[in-house]
Amino acid sequence: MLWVCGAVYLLVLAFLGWAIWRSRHQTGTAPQDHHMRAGLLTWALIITAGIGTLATASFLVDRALAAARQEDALIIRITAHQWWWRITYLDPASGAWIETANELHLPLGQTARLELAASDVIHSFWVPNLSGKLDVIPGRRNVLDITPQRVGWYRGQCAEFCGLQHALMGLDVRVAPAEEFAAWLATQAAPAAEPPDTVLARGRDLFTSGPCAACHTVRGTGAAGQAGPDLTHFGARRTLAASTLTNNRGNLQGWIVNPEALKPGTLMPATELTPEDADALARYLAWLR
Ligand code: HEC
Ligand SMILES: [Cu+2]
Repeated sequence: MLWVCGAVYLLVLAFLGWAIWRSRHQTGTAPQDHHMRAGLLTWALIITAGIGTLATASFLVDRALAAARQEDALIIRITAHQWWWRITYLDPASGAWIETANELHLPLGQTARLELAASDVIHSFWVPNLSGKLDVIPGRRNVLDITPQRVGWYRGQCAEFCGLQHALMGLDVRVAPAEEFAAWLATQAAPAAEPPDTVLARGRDLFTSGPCAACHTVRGTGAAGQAGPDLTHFGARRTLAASTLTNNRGNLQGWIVNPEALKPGTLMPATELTPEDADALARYLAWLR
């Protein structure tokens, strides 16, 4: 910015100087116009003052922003995948990393430092009503500071074409008062509970023994896959598959049996299951809160 604008500015001044010089040496033909010269000089002064003010203001604001970065921010790592978001919080209470996916929770009025990474291609993180967008680039960690000012739900969206399901790479964002956020983070930190009845236990066993466990983690069980979203508290999420569908048992069962039908191109394969097994799995996942 500085170099480009500086060069353009010098160029404009050079033209101005040349015009003044030429008018001074064109005696004889053109009538001397002192009014015009005074007008030009006035404009040059106004422009210099304007640009000087802008440059100083931008310098001071940048310094203030850089200083604000040093205060205690909540650290959140967000990794963009085709076509979902991995989200890990650095828990200020315990110092541990807590993983979840596709639903970002932020405390009201506190600065959250989002460290954005990509695992495959270039994505772009964008929650229009909270902040500007920032590219998410493999091999880089881009940092976005957000200080939310209003409680509510916000919709985020990947804003850089990243493949077939780019349009269905959404993100739900919840801004909550500090106590509510702390309580939420504490539930997320806990491992999954022990299923209280036989149907849920059957769902859990199907999950941990089937292909699901190769790609998904449910903390507190043997499932520790990393290819897909962490499902430890999946039942508490509002939506399914990166804000594609409402999270209810019908959609969930449909998703488990044939994700391709709901989100064509998704990297989660279909799993063949009897209706009873699909039902038990969906009940188990919906119960994980
Ligand atoms: C080959 C890896 C793989 C296997 C096997 C797999 N999944 Fe997935 N799963 C994924 C990926 C990748 C996504 C993200 C899909 C997307 O949103 O595009 C996903 C998404 C999900 C979601 C939505 C999560 C969210 O945050 O919205 C659920 C629920 C889910 N899988 C359940 C299952 C179950 C149950 C099984 C076993 C029957 C299973 N998955 C098998 C990779 C896998
Ligand atoms: Cu994307």
